[in-house]
Amino acid sequence: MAEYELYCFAQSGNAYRVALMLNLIGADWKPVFVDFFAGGETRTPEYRTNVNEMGEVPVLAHGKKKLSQSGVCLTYLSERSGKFKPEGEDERLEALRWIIFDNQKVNGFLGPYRFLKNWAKPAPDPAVAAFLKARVDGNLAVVNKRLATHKFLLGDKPTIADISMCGYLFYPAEEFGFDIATDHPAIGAWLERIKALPGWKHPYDLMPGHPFGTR
Ligand SMILES: N[C@@H](CCC(=O)N[C@@H](CS)C(=O)NCC(=O)O)C(=O)O
Repeated sequence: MAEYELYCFAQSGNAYRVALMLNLIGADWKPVFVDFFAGGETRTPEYRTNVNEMGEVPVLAHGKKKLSQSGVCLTYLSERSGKFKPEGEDERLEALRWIIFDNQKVNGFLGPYRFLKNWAKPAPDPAVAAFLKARVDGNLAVVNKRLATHKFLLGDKPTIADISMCGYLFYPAEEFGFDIATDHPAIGAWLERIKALPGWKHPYDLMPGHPFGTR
């Protein structure tokens, strides 16, 4: 049995953060497929009782622990492995600041925008999609400005803040209807730096459920 199990599915950028971290630190881990699309598994009483009362992926199982919220999982893994770990109070707080901004405003809007565009039934009201797209553009611009002067979000070395920010950013441009790297070149250059880290893999190569409908 693997040391860590990650409840996830391929299309989830929230889960990708943790899958990527596990791979980058060279952890012994395996994915547990969660049938979000066809089975609505995260909404079942079984899932909410036995896996995560919040009804979400990712969930990281380690021994008797079941951790949810990707920021918590990333913090746990960085503290256990000593890798991608913000050092000292200032860095810890700075990493947390970017993780919260990401969860709420960057991938927190980008994920639902992509979901509505690709999978929502009935199709979304165009005004809702336009609202989200404007939020996404504005918040990616904040990240782009930061990365224009910083190699990684906190400075010269990658931390869990960068891994969190990856969330949805490696998924194909067709799924968004725009190319993040072209529209935000400093983010594009940073994504290449992340890709060069040993152990990096694309979300569709790291988690089960791609192509859509498989498991
Ligand atoms: N802030 C959370 C977000 C988790 C989240 O929204 N996960 C989605 C999948 S991408 C989910 O499980 N949604 C279940 C539902 O809405 O029923 C994190 O970073 O872990």
